[in-house]
Amino acid sequence: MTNFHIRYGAEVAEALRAGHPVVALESTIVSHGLPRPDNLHVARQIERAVRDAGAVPATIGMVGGRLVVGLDDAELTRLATVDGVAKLSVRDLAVAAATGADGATTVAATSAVAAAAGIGVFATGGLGGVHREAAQTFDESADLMTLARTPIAVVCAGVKSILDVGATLERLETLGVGVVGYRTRRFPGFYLTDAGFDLDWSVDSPEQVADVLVAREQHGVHRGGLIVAHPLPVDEQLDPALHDRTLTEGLALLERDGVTGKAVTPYLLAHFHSATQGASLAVNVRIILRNADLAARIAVAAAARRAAA
Ligand code: PSU
Ligand code: MN
Repeated sequence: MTNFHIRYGAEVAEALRAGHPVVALESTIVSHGLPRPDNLHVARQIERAVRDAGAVPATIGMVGGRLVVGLDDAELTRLATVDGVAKLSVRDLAVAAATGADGATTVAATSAVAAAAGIGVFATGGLGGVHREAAQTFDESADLMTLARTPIAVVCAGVKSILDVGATLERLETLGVGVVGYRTRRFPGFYLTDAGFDLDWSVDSPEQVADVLVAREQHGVHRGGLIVAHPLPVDEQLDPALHDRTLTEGLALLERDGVTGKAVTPYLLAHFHSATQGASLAVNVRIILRNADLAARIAVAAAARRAAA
């Protein structure tokens, strides 16, 4: 195969051509972040949530070496169910294409591909960030560096609480990634409503986020990403005591099993899902469905701004 151009799902191609709202979705959450068999069902629910709010979902991934924006149901099923799906960051895309791999795109890779495709809004669960032992391991997700140079709005529930949240916020500042709370000035911790850090900015409507995107574009000055931090309501978060216990346990198991690098995040998420008997899974699903809904409303507002311009 020598045609490595991005392939667009028909509906996504048409929506982009017509200027209709489109929301990018990642596939790593499906293949590596959620347990089978729920993952496929949840992947479809995420797309449904985007549609229900008036936008077209564009789930991004790689199938047999072909990068696809807007996976169809058979492709989504393949990435959710076959073994050996690679976890692809930006640096892996070309190698995976040339070797004909099946791959799921992380926040980093999905953001980069979406921006290249002209999609401005992306929904996920929680970003990658600085790992707790980063001072020794240097383990910092490529999500951060990629967002620094990618003009996309990512709706997420902050960064995963398995990370060093304070260090991650410092790195986001250094890298020049915008961070706004959605109706909050506290940075969320994924499973937890509040990770314990203040934010400088808060926005209170999809239209206001759309205005941020318009302002960025019209200025032509800041070309990096914008994180829209969308916390779960307190009564929907994972019980904080259960969370802290599970995390302590998970970090000890990580060390015992010698897990490092890109395996760390999937390992800890899987530990949460099994150790909490599905409670963390239910929370994870609520997070992503809420984010998909908000991202779609932002994409709708942004499309209306463009049409009016
Ligand atoms: N958010 C979730 N579940 C996930 C991830 C994020 O709710 O599985 C994935 C994203 O794809 C993110 C990746 O980019 O975890 C981060 O991995 P790492 O720390 O290895 O960069
Ligand atoms: Mn890492």
